[in-house]
Amino acid sequence: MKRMLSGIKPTGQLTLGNYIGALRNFVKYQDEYEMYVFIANLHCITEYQEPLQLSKNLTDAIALYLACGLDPKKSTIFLQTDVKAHAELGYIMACNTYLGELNRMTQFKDKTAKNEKNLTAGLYTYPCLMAADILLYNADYVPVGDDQKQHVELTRDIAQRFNNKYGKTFKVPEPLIAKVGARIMSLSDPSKKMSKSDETNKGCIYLLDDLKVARKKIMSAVTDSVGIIQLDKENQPGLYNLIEIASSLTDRSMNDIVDEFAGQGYGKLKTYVADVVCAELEKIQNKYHDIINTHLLDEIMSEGAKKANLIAEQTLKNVENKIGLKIKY
Ligand code: AQP
Repeated sequence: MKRMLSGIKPTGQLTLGNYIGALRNFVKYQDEYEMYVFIANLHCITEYQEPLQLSKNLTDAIALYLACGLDPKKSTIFLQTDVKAHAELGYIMACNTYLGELNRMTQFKDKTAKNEKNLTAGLYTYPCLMAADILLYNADYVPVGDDQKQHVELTRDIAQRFNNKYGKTFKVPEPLIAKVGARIMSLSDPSKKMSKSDETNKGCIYLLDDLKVARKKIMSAVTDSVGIIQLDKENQPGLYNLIEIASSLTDRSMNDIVDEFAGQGYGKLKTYVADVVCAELEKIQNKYHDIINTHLLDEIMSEGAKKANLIAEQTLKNVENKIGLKIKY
């Protein structure tokens, strides 16, 4: 069975973008692949997080993983800091990454271009940690949204470089990007990705949003003045995004949805999208409330950490030997 690895960093509440672009696919993949899914808590702290809030977001994220359908019998679910090898291999990866490569990473480039102050060294080097996250598990595939492809490409470059220098050590992973839903856009500004750190809070649907709030966000989603229901991503990006959201959640094709609503007003289509989204959120939220205050989370995380450590420690030991870090007595 091929192995797959992915993670989400809960810097805030998980979003519909996380669900469509990542979580929902993990649930499908867990039947076909040996799935490792982690909560990327170290990646959360490249920027300051209020500690109590961060801890709550981590707990919510685990409960949401389960509520969205990840099954601990099929998938290994764990917290990144429960596997200490991530941090050590992250440092080793940083020593095998060139500054030029990190300078080209979009997130750092965007933030420096905006002249943001007090950027941390962690924000600069996190792609090295991400490479370690993936390579520790010898993953064949990494399912990611469109925006994360660059990270998997860097991971591949680092792995190949390391293998060339020290002999075959790492499996070189492939990114896996879904055809629909790989980049869900903000409802208030469809030129931007739907992100949990959405400043206005209007463009992003959170998985734990009150259903009325979620419906309102969809009904007031920015569209256009063209007034025709069709697929024109360039000129009608907001409309395209709404259709893509509905298509991802129903497994109906985007054309099928366009055919149903062609000739009708945007309001009808928005109501349909809101119905689809709210039905999905309701299912997830019901399961979340069943799980959140139980001991299940602790049990699953400790079991997951045990399984993940078994593989990660072995990989790290091999790496330490290859680069000569071990003393032979
Ligand atoms: N809008 C999105 N559409 C499709 N996929 C998305 N993903 C995130 N947003 C969308 C996918 O979810 C996985 C986990 O991402 P993440 O939460 O770890 O990091 P991110 O992509 O940086 O998410 P945010 O919400 O944009 O975080 P902030 O606001 O903190 O920067 C990834 O596979 C990602 O592609």
